[in-house]
Amino acid sequence: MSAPYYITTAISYPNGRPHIGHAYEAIAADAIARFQRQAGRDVRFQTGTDEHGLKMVQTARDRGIGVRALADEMSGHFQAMCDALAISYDRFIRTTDADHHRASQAIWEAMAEAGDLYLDRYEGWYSVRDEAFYDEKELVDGEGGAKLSPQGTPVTWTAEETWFFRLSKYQQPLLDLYDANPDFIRPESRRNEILRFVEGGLSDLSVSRTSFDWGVPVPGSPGHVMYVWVDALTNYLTGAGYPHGPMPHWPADLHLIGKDIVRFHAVYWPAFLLSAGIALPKTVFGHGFLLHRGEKMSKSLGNVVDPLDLSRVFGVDGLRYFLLREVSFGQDGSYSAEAIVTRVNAELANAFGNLAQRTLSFIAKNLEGAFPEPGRSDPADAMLIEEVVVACAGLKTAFEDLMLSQGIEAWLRGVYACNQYIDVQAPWSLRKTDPDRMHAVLGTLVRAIRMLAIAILPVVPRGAAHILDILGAEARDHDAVDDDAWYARTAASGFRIATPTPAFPRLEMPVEAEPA
Ligand code: ME8
Repeated sequence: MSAPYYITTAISYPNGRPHIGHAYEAIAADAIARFQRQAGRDVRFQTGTDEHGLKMVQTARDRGIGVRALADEMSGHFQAMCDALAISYDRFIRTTDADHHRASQAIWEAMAEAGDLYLDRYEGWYSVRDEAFYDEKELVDGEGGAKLSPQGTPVTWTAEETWFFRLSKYQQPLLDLYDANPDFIRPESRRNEILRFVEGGLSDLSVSRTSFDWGVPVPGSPGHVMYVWVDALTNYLTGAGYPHGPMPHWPADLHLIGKDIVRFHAVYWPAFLLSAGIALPKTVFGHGFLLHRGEKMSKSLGNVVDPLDLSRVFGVDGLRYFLLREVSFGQDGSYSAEAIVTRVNAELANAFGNLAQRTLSFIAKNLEGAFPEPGRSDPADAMLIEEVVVACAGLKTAFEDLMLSQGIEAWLRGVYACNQYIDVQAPWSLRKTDPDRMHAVLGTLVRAIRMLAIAILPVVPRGAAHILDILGAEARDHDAVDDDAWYARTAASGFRIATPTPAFPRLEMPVEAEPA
């Protein structure tokens, strides 16, 4: 049995439609999941929607519809987005799913059993937008003296009897955890933020609400529903089979989330798990935010872009490639139509797409699609293969460490080496002058293109698979990459390379994509 690998995204609030930030997170997680599958891991990949809480209640009220109806409608949009963007999730979880209610109640009971839950009166500040409680000392002043959360969202004074979780008890165990596991919180900047926060002391956390009933009922405590983050975080366990086990995919290898919710994942979540006696996830990675031309997206600025529109204009592969290549993973990144068109055309369409297109259509036309013969080799051939092997290995090493942009950059070095090789070897002019040499050059390119296509599959699954289909390359795992036998076998089988349609078409700058 291959080693399990469990990766999750945050589950999104379905109080509105998905935006590009949601798409970015799903795409990054998908690339990692696909990469780990290629490496032979038994991957489980979960995403979904976080449907409880006051924000959902208030949005439904504002729209004059039921909360359940709002959740059903919007959750459908999130799932459709994932499907449209080729997100290879194993489960799309909804926190309204019956098994999720059971898992949430089970972890609650385990925390109660540990003596970590007690009833008391809560008085303090709550931000509905963040679904978060804040200490007075964390608040900042907004316009007209209004109090705002550190995220800049409005807070309201809340007073009710609630259940509390003894978070304070876990200050030292959490600090020990961070100390013993430097990779528990990544990247480094988020780890430092969390260290400072926990070192500053932890107050007990209010974990139930009585003022509304849209949530998971607290077992044995009528009138209380769980604080939305208790049930939201538990989604990761539900998907792993908790509480009825076995849980071959637990603990999770990677919780991929945005930088605004690291505190919930790196402080509350491990504390709940420690309390309930459940193994801790290995890594929480807080990625950066996507900004539109450097500005935060907001409805009032009119720059909230529908990811489905973007994928229609720039292609699913184009959008995926741009986001993973442009943004240094972990940091904020900016997007605009020009930036997408420029990057995709230069690297994906011209450098790689055109390499494959020129080579394969030449073979289809001039060799009737038959695999090139061994021909007369030259040291340049082995050198190119070596450069491509190194480039693909560079992508692999970087992706293992979640350095997605650097991995693609390493891969591009292999693509550029092929383009240089074509220019120098000029196989098109060898056709008449030196067909033996032409065969060797084309054969080298076929091998190189196959390796490059396999390596980039996690990023651009459609176009890369298209190239591999044209090449008759069925095995696409990392094990298959330097398989010389593949070439001999496929050539001997009589497989023919058909004239391909372009795998990565060039993009035009959309006329109305940007406000003037
Ligand atoms: O936070 N760029 O849901 P959510 C990149 N339900 N990522 C962004 C982003 C942006 N502009 N805006 C948001 C929630 N995100 C909770 C999570 S998990 C148990 C519960 C990311 O819909 C954000 O950081 O507000 C989060 O990881 C995800 O999108 C969902 O955000």
